Amino acid sequence: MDWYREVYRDRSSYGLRVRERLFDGRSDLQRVEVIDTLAWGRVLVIDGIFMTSERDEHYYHELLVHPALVSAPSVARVLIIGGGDGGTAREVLRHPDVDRCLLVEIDPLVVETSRRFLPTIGTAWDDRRLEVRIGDGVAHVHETDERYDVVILDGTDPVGPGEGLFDERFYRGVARVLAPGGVLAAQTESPILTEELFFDIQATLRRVFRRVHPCFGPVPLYSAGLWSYTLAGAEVDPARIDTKRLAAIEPSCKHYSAEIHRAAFAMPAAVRRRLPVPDLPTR
Ligand code: SPD
Repeated sequence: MDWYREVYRDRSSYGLRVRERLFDGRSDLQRVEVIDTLAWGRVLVIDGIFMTSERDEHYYHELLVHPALVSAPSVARVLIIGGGDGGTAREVLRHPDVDRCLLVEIDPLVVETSRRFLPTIGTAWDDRRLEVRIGDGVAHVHETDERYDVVILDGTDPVGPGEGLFDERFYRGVARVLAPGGVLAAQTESPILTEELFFDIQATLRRVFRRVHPCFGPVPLYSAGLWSYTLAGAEVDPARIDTKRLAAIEPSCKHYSAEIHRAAFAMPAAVRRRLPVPDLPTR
């Protein structure tokens, strides 16, 4: 058995013992692999970086999705940008209040590969409320006339095709497509291993949105340990919990719960010192 070694942003490396290399392909945009590992089961790897695994994916997908879907004023229309493995869509579609979920994924190979090799992650592909569109999510937010109650950014790290999901012009596009009271939920990297990147993303979001609230949780697959997600919008309030929506999903979650929701928004002391005011009245 060999090892797969992820080198993350040229500053850390995490290795997984490989049981079997199941798929190795290349699209116009990136290299896509699936490996079967002793520690985490099947793992999706993009350009050498671990994206998600069968055994720990719930930490990431539940905390990316549910804080937004439980606290947003409305969740009828949801847009996911990225998310080609299907885990985020699965969590979104657990909410009975969601009428329509559009997933815009730039790389068809990610969707095809995930559907074929990661069926336990993408369990909602056939949900009639889901539309999967292969295309550029950045272009979509600049061009669409649709409005969304929740927009979820589930891309890669800000390197390669995922880079465009972290800049100010793109966030302004997201603000444009949010319905009144709408909420953005984004994966925002590690506040520890990539500390300056995390603070740069927070600063960029604060230039665009009046309220910006990061939350934190573990993702064992990412060598960074603690991972962050951020809710942003004009009126975002993570303390507002819709008890009916919470009750609909909490029993089937593995990580997310009302307690985790509250705890996740507690800021590590050093982060709080650098983000002293949770709501900046920029607009
Ligand atoms: N360092 C890896 C960050 C990857 C974030 N996106 C993962 C996609 C899972 N749906």
